[in-house]
Amino acid sequence: MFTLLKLPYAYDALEPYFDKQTMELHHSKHHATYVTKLNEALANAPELYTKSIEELLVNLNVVPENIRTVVTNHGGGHYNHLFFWSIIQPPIGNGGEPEGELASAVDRDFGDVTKFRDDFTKAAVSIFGSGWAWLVANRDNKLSIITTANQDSPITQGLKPLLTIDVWEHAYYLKYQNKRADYIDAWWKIVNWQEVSRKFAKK
Ligand code: MN3
Repeated sequence: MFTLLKLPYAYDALEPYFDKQTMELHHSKHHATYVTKLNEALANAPELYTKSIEELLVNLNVVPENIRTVVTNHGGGHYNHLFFWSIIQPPIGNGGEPEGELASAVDRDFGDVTKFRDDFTKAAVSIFGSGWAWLVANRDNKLSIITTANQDSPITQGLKPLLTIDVWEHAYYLKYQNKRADYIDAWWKIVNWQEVSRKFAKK
């Protein structure tokens, strides 16, 4: 059975960028529901309870066809949110920058970090409907920016996720209403670049 883990910071720790009420609803209601529905679906294939969420999403063919869509949506929802919580942190200083090998790769594949931020922001702003923008690495560690719809996850495409933003309205509507770009600006202030750089360095 999958469980909803506590966040590594308090619901109000990302203020003023992410407000407490949104964080609480996002984690204890939205993320929790993905976990509940994933477990309900897997009750039909209990042998899959031994698999990690990554194993399920990397190879969705192991999931019986009658629950594959539910596992894609709710398993993806669980994985994507876990990932999202892991790459943000309480605000420190000016928000930091990519480090080490990741910094070199960003320069190599985007020109410089400013260009990367602009491209990533554009991708996140222009997602139509609900979805996610991602910085990913392919098997050769080449970086690219992709978007996924709904709760689809890059690991299903064989890509290694490094950074992501949730642009479902539930992630920002209470504080930012229709101003998704303002929410994205705020999110940049709380990106945990140490963790993103660590994910890139991990083989
Ligand atoms: Mn969400």
